[in-house]
Amino acid sequence: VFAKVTQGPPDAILGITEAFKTDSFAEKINLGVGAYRDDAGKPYVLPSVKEAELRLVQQMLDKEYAGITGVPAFTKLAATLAYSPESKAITEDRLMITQSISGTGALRIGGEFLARWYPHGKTIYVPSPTWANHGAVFRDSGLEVKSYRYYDQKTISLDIDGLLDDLSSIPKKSMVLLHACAHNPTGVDPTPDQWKMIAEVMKKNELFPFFDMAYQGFASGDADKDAFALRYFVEQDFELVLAQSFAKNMGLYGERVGAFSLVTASPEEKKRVDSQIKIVVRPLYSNPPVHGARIASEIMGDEKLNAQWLGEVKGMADRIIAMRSLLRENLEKLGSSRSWTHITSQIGMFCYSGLTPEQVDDLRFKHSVYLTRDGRISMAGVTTKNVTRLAESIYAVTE
Ligand code: PLP
Ligand code: TYF
Repeated sequence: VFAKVTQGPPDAILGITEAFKTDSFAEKINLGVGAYRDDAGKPYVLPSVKEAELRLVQQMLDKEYAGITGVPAFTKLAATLAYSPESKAITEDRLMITQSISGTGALRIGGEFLARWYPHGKTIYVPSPTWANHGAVFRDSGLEVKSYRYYDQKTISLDIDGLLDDLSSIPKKSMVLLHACAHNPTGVDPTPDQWKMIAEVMKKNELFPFFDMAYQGFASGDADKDAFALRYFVEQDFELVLAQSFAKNMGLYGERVGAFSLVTASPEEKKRVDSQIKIVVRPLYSNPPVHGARIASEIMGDEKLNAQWLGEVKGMADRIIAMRSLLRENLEKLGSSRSWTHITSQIGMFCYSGLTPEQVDDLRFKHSVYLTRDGRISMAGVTTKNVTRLAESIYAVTE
């Protein structure tokens, strides 16, 4: 039956972990997937998450189905985390929100909904470069995917002129994907002033913003600061949509906790949109899993636990910042003739190193250091123990 099925390529990011697993070298280093590790290189379950889980077990809750749009306590708190409790989208009852299968599921619900109901075409513009899965999610949803300039390899920074130029010249009312913070893979975000310029150009060209916020708290260590762009666009009276993930900031990767929301024009419009989101979700997975959403709402709904969690997010962000400094210092100590200042100027989980695909291959095959071929380093995999060998390996392939 399946004789004609062709072999597909592995996922550009998750495929790295597969290759890493088969390497027998004891000091191998995996800097592929963006998943946080502690300084011992181990997955990190946040103490606030452990506490929330203990409380949940003690409550002996039932395992009934959630509604189609998920656990209401969770979606309410997810909305205030992203938009703030004072957001006019919330106070004016214009915000529709549904739980989703983490950030990927949120993007997919958004793609499916917009492919059916966005009235001004089916093209979404994504930054170049962007997260490898964006194109696939949106294309499979029935959208056409094009890109706008974002990153300048020569200056190793935001190509703000190219970005504004492209957003002014793409067809009016196109959809535009924006990384709310901690851009993946470049680690380069617009400044607040640059966000204001982006909003102005998008207003003028009547573009529709699709925010992807997979790293709230990870960019600056402050969840409110990281939501600046999203909140600013709402203040500027944009209607927009948002995909949220709790994989990174709560370390709930495998629990698949996320939300998709839309800022609509009125409470009445919100109701109609809500009915159509349910029609998208029902044949996809019927209703979302409850456990992870309960963990997240237990944390966000308890003032003390919430404060503890935000401290833990900052702790993760700070460890990554410390590793950036150490990696740069080590490369400079080795006498590298290149500039490595971008390692410390970039933010979030990733360092877009500028290494060529050939250098990445050398790292992998000669030094057992694994990263994606675009030169992206997941800083979360760097530790005080492996940073010296990492710097030596990078030095060896770049000099
Ligand atoms: N969007 C971006 C930019 C990401 O980097 C990721 C990966 O974490 C996601 C969305 C979605 O991830 P998840 O489905 O694990 O929440
Ligand atoms: O970019 C990353 O590494 C994370 C994790 O298909 C990830 O966003 C990577 C690939 C993928 C799903 C999640």
